[in-house]
Amino acid sequence: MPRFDMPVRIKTRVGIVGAGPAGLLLSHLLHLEGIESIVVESRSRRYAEERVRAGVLEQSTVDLLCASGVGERLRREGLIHHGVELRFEGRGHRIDMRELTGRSITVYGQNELMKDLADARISAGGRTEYEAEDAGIRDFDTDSPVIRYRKDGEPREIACEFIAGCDGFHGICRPSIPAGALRVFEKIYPFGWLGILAEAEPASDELIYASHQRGFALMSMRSRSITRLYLQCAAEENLAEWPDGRIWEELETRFATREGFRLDFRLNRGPILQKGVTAMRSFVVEPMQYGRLFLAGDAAHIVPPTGAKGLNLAVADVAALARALAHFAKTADRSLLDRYSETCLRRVWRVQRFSWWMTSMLHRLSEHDDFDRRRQLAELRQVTESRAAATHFAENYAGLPLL
Ligand code: RFL
Ligand code: PHB
Repeated sequence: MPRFDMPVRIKTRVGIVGAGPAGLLLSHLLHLEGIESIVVESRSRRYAEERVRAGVLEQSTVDLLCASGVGERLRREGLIHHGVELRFEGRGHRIDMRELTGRSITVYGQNELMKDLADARISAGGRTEYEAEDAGIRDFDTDSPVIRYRKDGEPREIACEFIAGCDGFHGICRPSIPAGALRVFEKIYPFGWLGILAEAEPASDELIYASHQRGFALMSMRSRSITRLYLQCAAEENLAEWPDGRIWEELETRFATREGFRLDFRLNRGPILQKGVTAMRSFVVEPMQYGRLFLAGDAAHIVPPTGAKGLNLAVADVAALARALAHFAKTADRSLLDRYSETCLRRVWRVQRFSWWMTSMLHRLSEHDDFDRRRQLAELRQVTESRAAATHFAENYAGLPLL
């Protein structure tokens, strides 16, 4: 039976689509500025909090989270890393980020951050509509934009002053903008990452990025007892062809170190808790705004995970958006809002370049010949042996200050 119910109409100042890190943090930052918002999310809270994704937070991300009152557990449980290792030709080379730049990174799971942000929204009385179906947006080229969705089968509408599209790469906000208004920049890499989460003590205190003849591998972690590992695989890799034993052996091969003829690095093995394949893509849409719709985070740009930047970029976007919306609320001056896209894109492109560069330096491509491999090794030697090149790496990896 078709339903002809009138939608329930709710009013708020900023309607946010997507309760990922971008959407929840934006809602939190707006609350601190006294601006009311509602978040509309298609998934359940539990799903968002169990999804294994990012692990590395830049210094400025940590500083912002702490300054805005959601960093208590992060400060207690996050693992601060002052250095990172690049491993190639069987040898590890440590880059001391703190010594080179005065900045460090913190390892803290995105799912943990999601819990902290969701708790902060609840304790401030914030409204997040989880499991909202069929969300759509309209009238964002007028002063009265609307988000519509269904909750428990009932049609609802949020009338707001602004919409923030924080609904990730596959969301509905970006595709709602007339196609002719956007320019898309995209690069798809001919490989993926097979990632596992294992109940095993990390074999090293710091992250290891390994470039091996057989492909890239990364050792990261979530805690002192949980290791997060990745290995370069085919873009359309079939997980069924990767039983646990094969994954561990391939990882061991790519991380192996040799002093003389002795293989002397061992990963700690343990039960594999989660397995998945991630596609590798660079993507930017310009501009990041249209009328009263502002895109933030993965909805506007994707980076390959090699530089550990996606979540950090999402945080930088919403920090700029919250500031621009707060400025408008206080002064009725639109200038920061008008410059939102331009402000964000400067960082976005700098981070795109770094993520692309790190990806191309560390991965193996099928068309690579011996010349390409020698060139990669020369580049890795340059980054690890020249203080100037190591500083360039460390500055970008530990992250730029927020504006
Ligand atoms: P998200 O996290 O995708 O959240 C978008 C939210 O919008 C919801 N949504 C909708 N809601 C309502 N209606 C609709 N029609 C909707 N469509 C979608 C979704 O359900 C979701 O809840 O985007 P956001 O907030 O912009 O955050 C971006 C980050 O999640 C992402 O950039 C990072 O995870 C990327 N990333 C990393 N970033 C880092 O900074 N450091 C890292 O170490 C790092 N490692 C990674 C990563 C991403 C990875 N994968 C799986 C892509 C490692 C991996 C393997
Ligand atoms: C992670 O811990 O999941 C991680 C770490 C570094 C990266 C990407 C992902 O570059």
